[in-house]
Amino acid sequence: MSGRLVVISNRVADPRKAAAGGLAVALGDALNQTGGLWFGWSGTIVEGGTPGEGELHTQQAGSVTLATVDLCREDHDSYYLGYSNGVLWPVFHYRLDLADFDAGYISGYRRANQMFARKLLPLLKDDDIIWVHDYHLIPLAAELRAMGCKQRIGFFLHIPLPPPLILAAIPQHEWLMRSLFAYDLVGLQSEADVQHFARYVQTEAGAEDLGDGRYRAFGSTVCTRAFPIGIDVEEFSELTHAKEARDTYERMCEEYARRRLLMGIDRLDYSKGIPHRVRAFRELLAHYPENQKSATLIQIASPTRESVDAYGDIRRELESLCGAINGDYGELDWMPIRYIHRTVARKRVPGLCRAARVGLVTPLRDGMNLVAKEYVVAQDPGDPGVLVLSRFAGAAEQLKEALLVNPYDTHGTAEAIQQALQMSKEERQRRHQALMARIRAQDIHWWRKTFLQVLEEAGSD
Ligand code: GDG
Repeated sequence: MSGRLVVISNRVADPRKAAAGGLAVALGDALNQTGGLWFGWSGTIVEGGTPGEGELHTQQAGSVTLATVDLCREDHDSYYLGYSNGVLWPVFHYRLDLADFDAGYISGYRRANQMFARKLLPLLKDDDIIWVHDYHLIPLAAELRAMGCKQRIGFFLHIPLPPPLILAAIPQHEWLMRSLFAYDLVGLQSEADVQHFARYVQTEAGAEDLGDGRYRAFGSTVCTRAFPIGIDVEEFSELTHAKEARDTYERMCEEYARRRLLMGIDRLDYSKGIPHRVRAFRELLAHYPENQKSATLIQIASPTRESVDAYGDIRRELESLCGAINGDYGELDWMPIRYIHRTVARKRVPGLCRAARVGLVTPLRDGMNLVAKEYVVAQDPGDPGVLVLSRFAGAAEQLKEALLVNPYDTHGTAEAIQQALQMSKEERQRRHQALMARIRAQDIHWWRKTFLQVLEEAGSD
């Protein structure tokens, strides 16, 4: 890469810390190579602060500068909770019913993005390559450009981009999509998302298709491509063979020696389809009673965004559903569902994945879904479990050898789970091998390198 890398995301992680996770590690690699800058919100909310103002903090983490800005309560509530997570998140996941189009939120979203641009600008160097992440920051490049920023700027959307008529429900849809044209490159998770982008700009903005993913509209040109995000396969395999994961695996195998274990691990988000999954599991018990006293679902749902109303609703729904199934089917020595509303230590996750005969990854809509990839990597290649994957996860475009399901179809999903439980070892091995090859070929390093390479080329037109 010719210039310094500058990463901008809502939250900033210290890439030296193990808990940072795959994305932080992958971006940290690239930042370390060029001596980079990582910029975002500090995570601090200042009560009674002035809207559009926030203190800048800088900290050196090896060769990487971490620069973060505080948000006042009003900006946090309208930019982060309101517009980002109360409008963009639900609509981009096709949930118009859950969107709260409160007119007040948009001004906070714009104000926070303007403030980020203002704080970032003096930190930039002429040959920097800027990479902005996710829906919180869509207008950031346009704000930077308005302040005179000429550097190459790329954007990656981690969540799905919905079809034009869904997008058009957002009162500011045109402004949002126009904002994307301030970037040199817009990266999306899947080919389906790229098609939605193309259809939107052509039908709503009369864009000209210049070929090779390039479109001209709103007086500028942007390149759009799919870059399906991957995981750090090496890191996750090492984690799988480390002590904590092995201990977890052994304890699970011992505890469930007479049972068949099924597993789901998600943030407790309505996009993840957890209640649908639990209903499919109930259908499995009802329709294939040989699984009673045997199949056990461990569902970990880590707490997230609890101050947004829709998240409280899904929690209550899930608690009552799991309670009802355990009440209806449970025995003195067997409970069908273990529902855990807590975050499990990352080091334990691979052990749990490896012990589960079936991995249930059934979101109603997901940009990619990394759990699907982690589940596959954690398996014993000699005796692997089966991934049951929603066709509505971005990962389904790559992971064709999983059992693909429609999570809205309760009976169909239950049948796929039954098929997974009965699958021969040969078939499980064959599918696992094919999935591993795909996950390895397009891992997180591939993702980062490919995006940055295309961004460099896009900038030199
Ligand atoms: C967004 C997009 C896209 C989950 N529970 C626990 C835990 N996790 C870890 C998983 C996985 C990560 O969190 C979740 O990643 P996902 O990809 O499944 O989902 P989102 O958080 O919604 O991420 C998504 C992603 O961005 C990347 O672009 O794939 O589509 O929505 O790594 O293992 N980790 C620990 N305890 C838990 O309880 N330690």
